[in-house]
Amino acid sequence: MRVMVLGGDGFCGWPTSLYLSDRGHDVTIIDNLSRRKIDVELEVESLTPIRPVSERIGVWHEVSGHALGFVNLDLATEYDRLVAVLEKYRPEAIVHFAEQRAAPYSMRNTHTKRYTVDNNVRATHNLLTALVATGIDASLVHLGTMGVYGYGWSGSAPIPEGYLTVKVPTPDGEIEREILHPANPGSVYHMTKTLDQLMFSFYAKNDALRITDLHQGIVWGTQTGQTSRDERLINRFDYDGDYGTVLNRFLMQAAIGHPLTVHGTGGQTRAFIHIRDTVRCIEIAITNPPLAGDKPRVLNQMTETHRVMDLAKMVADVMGADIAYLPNPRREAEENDLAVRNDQFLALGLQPTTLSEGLLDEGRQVAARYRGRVDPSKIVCRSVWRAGMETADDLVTELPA
Ligand code: NAD
Ligand code: USQ
Repeated sequence: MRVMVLGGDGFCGWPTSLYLSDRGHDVTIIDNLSRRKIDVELEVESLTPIRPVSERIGVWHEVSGHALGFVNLDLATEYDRLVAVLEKYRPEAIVHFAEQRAAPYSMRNTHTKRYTVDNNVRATHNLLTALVATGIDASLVHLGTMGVYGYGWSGSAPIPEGYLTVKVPTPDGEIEREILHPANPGSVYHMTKTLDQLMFSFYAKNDALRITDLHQGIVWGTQTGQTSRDERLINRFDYDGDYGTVLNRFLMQAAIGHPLTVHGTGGQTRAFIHIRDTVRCIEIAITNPPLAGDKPRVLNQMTETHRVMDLAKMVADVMGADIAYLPNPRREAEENDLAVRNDQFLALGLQPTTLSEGLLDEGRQVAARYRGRVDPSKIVCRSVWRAGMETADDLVTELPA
């Protein structure tokens, strides 16, 4: 298939682009490299030394014999160029990763709140209108988030895949309706994903666009079978307080001798998926699109749930780290249950990669190898959900030998 990967230079997009290319798809990456610019703004770098995009693409060609296309384009602000690129490449499938994806960054200050909304909502809407205007019948696969559902809203009842059947009281008795699961975002970032969902519903209904929305859990791991073929293809690894996600952060912290930074009691339960399953899920989604006229197909892209405290204890046991319980910079439930249905991916053939010591070891090795690149002052999370909330001081100022 001719596939466009929007956001194909990012943590999920780069390994997905290589995976799809390796599987014989004709892949073009669209990315404005904004994520690399945010690293400059935050004065932090990926733990792994990621190479400039043109070098990455050249090395992939050298190693695999496959060519990857690349267009530097801002989806949120360059609508006319987006239309021209769609008309030139005429993709059969589009994978949309291109949004500002860190909840803490989205809550950092007024500028980052506005940027996250402007960037994410405009990028998604520009794409939808460009598909309608050009008449290109590509199936669109978007990366949404488990966070659209909120955590714990339905107690121990498993979260369904996107839709909920409800009974509506009427004067003539109850009628049954299927509605989008109530949106319950916990950050400005998560709120943009709930807005995306509404746009998808509208454009699927009005213009018969074929849309799949993948409600993905927290992605962990670093490398895939493709990114590990040459060090110059290495995937990014975010460890800082804004972009680093919890399990990868714990692995990195343990590997460098930093206490594991649990927020609050660690009773938060979240959904997880390994990066190797992310790339497989994307191929499953592009090869199983909904039909024109269908409502958006929603799949929960996760393989397991864990409590933050349990992850910390497991990493501490395996790798011998201390655990620090820190003031939580977020407004979120201290404890929650989370049961999630993922029947559709399982039925479509996904064989889940679940947490194991072997996979934890990959994180340890990556972190140990690049520990010299860590800036300890960037580890503690300092973006707070409301002005005045307490944050921890740095736990370590110099890395232990
Ligand atoms: P990332 O920040 O590493 O990658 C996003 C890429 O999109 C970056 O390369 C960035 O430069 C690009 N981009 C952003 N705005 C753009 C724009 N306006 N025009 C063109 N390019 C733009 O993020 P990621 O971790 O790879 O996440 C990818 C997607 O998956 C996001 O939409 C995110 O919400 C979703 N997701 C990620 C995770 C996770 O744990 N990383 C979990 C669930 C869902
Ligand atoms: N947490 C800690 N210690 C840390 C970092 C995080 O205890 O050092 C806690 C947080 O307080 C939170 C949980 O771990 O309760 C998860 O935080 P996270 O930063 O790992 O993940 P989150 O902010 O939810 O966002 C990430 C991705 C986002 C994606 C989301 C999927 O950055 O793009 O949408 O995971 S989900 O969580 O399923 O909504």
